[in-house]
Amino acid sequence: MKHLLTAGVVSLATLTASAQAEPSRVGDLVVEQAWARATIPSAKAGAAYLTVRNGGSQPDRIVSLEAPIAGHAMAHETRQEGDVSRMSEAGPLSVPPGGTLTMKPGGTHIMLMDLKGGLKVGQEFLLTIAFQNAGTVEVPVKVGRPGAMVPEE
Ligand SMILES: [Cu+2]
Repeated sequence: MKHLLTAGVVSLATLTASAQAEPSRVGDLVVEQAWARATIPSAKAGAAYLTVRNGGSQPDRIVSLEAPIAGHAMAHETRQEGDVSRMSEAGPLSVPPGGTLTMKPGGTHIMLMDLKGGLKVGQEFLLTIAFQNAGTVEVPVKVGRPGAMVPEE
C-alpha cells in the first residue's frame, strides 16, 4: 500500500504541468487540478481533490465547502495505521503565503457526503470554496475513473 501511494504522488507531480484543468482565481489564490473519483451510482460519499496556490503575502484558509450535488462537504485527512487507512475531519486547511495546499488520494481531500446519485466518469460539478481572506470561489470539478490516483486530461 505504501508503495502504491508513493507512486501516485510521483505521477501527480509529473502530470501537474501538463494537465488541462482550468484554474479558478480569487484574490491572490489560484485553485487548480480539481477532480473527483467516480463512485458506484448508489454511493452516498465521494472524494474530491484540488490544489490551491497562494501568490500573496498573507496566509489564508478554507472556512467552508459546499457542493450542490452533495448534502454537505468537509475537509478530511487520511491516516495510515498499518495496512488500514482511516479518514477523519481535518482542521481548517491553510495555504501559506507563496505556498501550496495539495490534496490527493491517500492524503487531505474533500469528502462529499449525502451524494444525490453518486459521481459518474466525465461528470463535472461545482464546488464552492470560501476562504477566510480571499473570499468565495466556484470551482468546476471533473470526475475521473474510480480509483484514479491523478486527474485525467
Ligand atoms: Cu474522507
